Amino acid sequence: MFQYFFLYFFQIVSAQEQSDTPNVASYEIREHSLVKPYPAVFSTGSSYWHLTGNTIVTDRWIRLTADTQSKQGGLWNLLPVTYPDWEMHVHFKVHGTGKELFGDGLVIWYVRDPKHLGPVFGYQDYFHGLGIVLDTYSNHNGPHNHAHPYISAMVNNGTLHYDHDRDGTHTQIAGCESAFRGRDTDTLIAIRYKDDKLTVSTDVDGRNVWRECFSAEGVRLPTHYYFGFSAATGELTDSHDIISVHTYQLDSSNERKLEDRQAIVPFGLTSEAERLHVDDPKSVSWTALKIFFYVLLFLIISVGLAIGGYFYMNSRRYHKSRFY
Ligand SMILES: [Ca+2]
Repeated sequence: MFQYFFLYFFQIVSAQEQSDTPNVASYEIREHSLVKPYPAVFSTGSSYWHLTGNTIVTDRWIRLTADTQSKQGGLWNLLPVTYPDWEMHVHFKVHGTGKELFGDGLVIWYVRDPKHLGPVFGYQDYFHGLGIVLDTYSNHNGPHNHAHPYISAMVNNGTLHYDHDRDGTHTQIAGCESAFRGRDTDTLIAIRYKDDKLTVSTDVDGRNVWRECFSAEGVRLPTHYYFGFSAATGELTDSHDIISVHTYQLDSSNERKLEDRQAIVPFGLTSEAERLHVDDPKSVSWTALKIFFYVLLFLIISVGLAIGGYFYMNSRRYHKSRFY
């Protein structure tokens, strides 16, 4: 008994030493964590991790994409997450030779269907679950209400499309600017999901302190989804590396433990409803152009009718004067 207590206590303490955050009872789930040396992790047949696309593993990092064009890669955990509340700390690195143009970014996933490749930073669109998007390149031509690199969260029940042209702003539940790219210091992100509240924090300044990026209440995520990572390059490039992953199970209330959380449909309130929809300048000018042509058409028809009417009346008068 004492032995178990000591073990439990030790795990809590060690979890808090490695990371400042889990301040409730928590313990690390080794199957959902990934640390060096990686070759040992991937060479064994019982590995919980699976690589997709162009991902390569060395002794220093797991590289989802190299700094070359048109690559996509993934790193997927194959053991479903059975606990409702969790926190994940990811040590990652995004870097490349590009000084002003680089991309596209990487995503940390908690989704129903692992291992797929696709157009959303190396994973499929219309996904089920959560994506924490670390977007380095602004695809938006018009003015943005934020700068890049940008971190945002998207929750999808399979019906939403990730719109690269808008950098996903219309489907995000929250986001923040974060200068995580090309840093000499270690860059880390913490994702915490507890009591339907999603909190994302970063440590990118090398000060070993978590800074909250955003938090969102009322986020519904089922259990038995899978953790994963993916990244992509297109015309623009960067290396997207995962260095370590530490996942902690957080203590859950009895209510949450007893609830059938596997049946939950993913849900998160998008910030779209709170924000006034502003069209691109491009579409505004197109609308103006359309109105101009409609007015012009109306004027031409009016003038045509007036001239036609004038000649008709004249010919009537002529006939009248002729026969009477
Ligand atoms: Ca983008």
